[in-house]
Amino acid sequence: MRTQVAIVGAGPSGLLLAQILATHGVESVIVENRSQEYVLARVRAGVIEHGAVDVLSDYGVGDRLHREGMRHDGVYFQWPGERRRIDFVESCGHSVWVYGQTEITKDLINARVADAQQIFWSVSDTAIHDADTGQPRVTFIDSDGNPGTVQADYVAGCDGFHGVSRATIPDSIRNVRERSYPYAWLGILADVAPSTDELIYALHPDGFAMHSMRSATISRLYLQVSPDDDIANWSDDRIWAGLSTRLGIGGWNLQSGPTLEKSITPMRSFVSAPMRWGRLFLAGDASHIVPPTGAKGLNLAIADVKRLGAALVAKYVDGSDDLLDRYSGEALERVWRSTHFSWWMTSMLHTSPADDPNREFMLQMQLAALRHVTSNPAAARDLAENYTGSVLPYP
Ligand code: RFL
Ligand code: PHB
Repeated sequence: MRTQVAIVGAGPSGLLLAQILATHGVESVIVENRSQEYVLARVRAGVIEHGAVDVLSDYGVGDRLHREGMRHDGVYFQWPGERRRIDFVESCGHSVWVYGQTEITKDLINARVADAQQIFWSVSDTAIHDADTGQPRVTFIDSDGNPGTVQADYVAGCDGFHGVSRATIPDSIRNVRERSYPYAWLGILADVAPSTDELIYALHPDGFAMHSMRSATISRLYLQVSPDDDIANWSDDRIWAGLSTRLGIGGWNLQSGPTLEKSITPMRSFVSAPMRWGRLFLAGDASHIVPPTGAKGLNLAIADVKRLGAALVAKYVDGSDDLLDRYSGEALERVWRSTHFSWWMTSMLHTSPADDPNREFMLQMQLAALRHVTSNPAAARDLAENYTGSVLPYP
């Protein structure tokens, strides 16, 4: 089969790229190694920058987000005995939206199905060939066990951190910068109304905790745990007790409820550059990972894809290579800004392991940073610009 752009991966990056291209009359085919049901059931990010909301709206997948999503004009930071709010609108004139990645994925799949565009679900053995030539190809085994080939002008590697696209680029060309963290996040989705109107990020000697939400009736909460911890060690009672201690503050109570999903996610910062090799372009988690503390993973993916989509459209419509040539360098500027912000938020809010000799010193540094950022208007503005994504112009 032949198409203009072969897309590997039907996560938010791949699906949104297909939607952007289709809007401008550029054809694409997606190959995805999971089933549609699996992709639709994954629980992940929830905070969408205002610029990312604009991209989704501009490409016809913002209606439900505007109807069912929740606009948040601020956020709470907390440490023992104190909870303070940063007002995004007052600080920088922008907001964020709380709307699950699962819902964005659903909206994008529905748009693709409505346009009868092709997605190969449940493929295996995906491989990218000849990306450094004028005739790249993607091969795979389809869900019936038959071999398939997509010949394309370009290949978009949107297959996340564990995909095959990044590894297609020779090691001699790739530059990897990464760090791991001595903690992970235990996340739960709970069938209970949020106990807060806006997100709470809490520093506590027992470890970080966060209260987020998905709707007026569904809460999303997180606890810092050790990266080698096992979810089997965490009964629902133990999770709610930990959340209640770490998020607790006088006169406020955390409401608990049935747990719908729970999992532990390790944290890392990772950037692989360049984001292009010949006719292969990487976008989203295929090229970079941030710890979730700044809510940047999904937003970076959307920004990459907006930039890549515009570059491919410029090539097909005007015959210009200029944006394609600038893609990697310009995308990486936002990637590094978000990598820094996520690392900084993570460092400010997570408690060092008990055997860290610098633990008590770090706690004082963290308290000093939290007091500063929640009281100094210039510091609050910097946080608000980074959190809402307005710190750099959207592509
Ligand atoms: P995705 O979403 O990982 O999608 C990649 C898609 O590619 C498929 N794939 C392949 N397809 C074909 N052939 C292969 N060989 C393939 N290998 C993989 C995968 O099945 C998948 O469908 O990457 P994308 O589209 O770049 O989107 C990025 C976002 O998903 C990601 O940045 C965020 O979800 C990160 N993230 C979070 N970000 C936040 O901002 N806040 C969060 O709370 C948050 N929680 C999370 C997360 C990521 C998680 N992962 C990846 C483990 C929680 C989890 C569990
Ligand atoms: C979420 O709602 O899942 C969420 C919110 C903010 C973060 C990370 C995750 O920083």
